[in-house]
Amino acid sequence: MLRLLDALVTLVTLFCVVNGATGGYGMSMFAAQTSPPDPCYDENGHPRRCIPDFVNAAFGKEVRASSTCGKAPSRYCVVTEKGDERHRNCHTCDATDPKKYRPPAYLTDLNNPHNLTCWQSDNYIQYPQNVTLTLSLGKKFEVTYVSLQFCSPRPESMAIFKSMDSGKSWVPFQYYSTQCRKMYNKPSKATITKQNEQEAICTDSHTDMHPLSGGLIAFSTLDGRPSAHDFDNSPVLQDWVTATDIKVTFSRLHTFGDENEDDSELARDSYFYSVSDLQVGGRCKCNGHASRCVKDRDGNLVCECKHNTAGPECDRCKPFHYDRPWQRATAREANECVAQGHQILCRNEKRETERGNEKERRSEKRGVKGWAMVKKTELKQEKKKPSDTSERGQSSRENLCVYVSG
Ligand SMILES: [Ca+2]
Repeated sequence: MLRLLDALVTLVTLFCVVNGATGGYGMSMFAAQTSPPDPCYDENGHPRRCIPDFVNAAFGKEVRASSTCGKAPSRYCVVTEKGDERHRNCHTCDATDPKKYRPPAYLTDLNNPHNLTCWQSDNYIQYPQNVTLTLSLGKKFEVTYVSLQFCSPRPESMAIFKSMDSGKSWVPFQYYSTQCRKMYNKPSKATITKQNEQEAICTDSHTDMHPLSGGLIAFSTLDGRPSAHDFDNSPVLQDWVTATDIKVTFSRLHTFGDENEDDSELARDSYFYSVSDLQVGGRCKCNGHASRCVKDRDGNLVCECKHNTAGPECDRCKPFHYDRPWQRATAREANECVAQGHQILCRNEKRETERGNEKERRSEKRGVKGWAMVKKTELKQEKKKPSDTSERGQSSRENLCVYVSG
């Protein structure tokens, strides 16, 4: 046995040596695997627009639910219909028993159609009370759709909101209601024109109580919006689809109207919100300057910026690359940031002239505090002046200057 092992080790070692000696093929394969072509540059090294992959940005993320059943074990009943007959099968929701709990984590876990896992609210939280689901995406995303698959009947009224400032403020994305005017003061059939492309509309589609389980609500952010076909040139729609957080508000339960009858307790235990899957389809927002998002040192999701850009969304030029204003990349033009050429950076601590201070202000505005761009010719002129009045006794300002690579 040992001999066999020995032989195997020798064989493996031999293979490595031979492979190493012949070099070429093995090495190039390895190199190709470790550095795939960067989608942000073409085969000639020229910058081009690049975008992160389309993902379900909600997958695996934590959702905060304002109500979840089972904090104390509670009964809930599932209604099924056979012809005109209605049946109620009752179960227990219990947070202390994993088999009987229906936590918010089930909203964004792997969605297996053969083994649906459902989050569920407490029973009968009826209008004007509501139930909310809040999801933080961790950074700005460009959202294409928000969808919910229900285990309970779909709500009679619900709204989808988005935030662009990590949940400080919310704007409506879309309303669903059988009574749009009454619930949300919106017409139920509004058309979107170029003038109101950033407006949430209300629809009475997808609000039927049937199916009693498995119904879907899917909101497509660009659907029916006139500038959608020219998204690249529509700052309004680029803004419209941008979100850091998504909130869903369930405003009103569908009922069979039996909640106030004799057996009202049984009826009320049959009305709750339950969802098997919450999806937010979209791309990490990087303005065309990154092909992926990664976690930074602090664990925050950020774009891996290319084209000399910087910021969590590659939404500015990186320091010393301000030769032209920042712009979003388009299909036709990468709009990369360009370094200032033939310039020198000088520490500002000894600049007292008005011009110097002006340069300092301009540089600080651009985020390079304490440094100013100085042209080579200016520096030569300064050197001709009689002794520099430095407290540290440096004879020339040049000691405090560095060249910027272009
Ligand atoms: Ca699930």
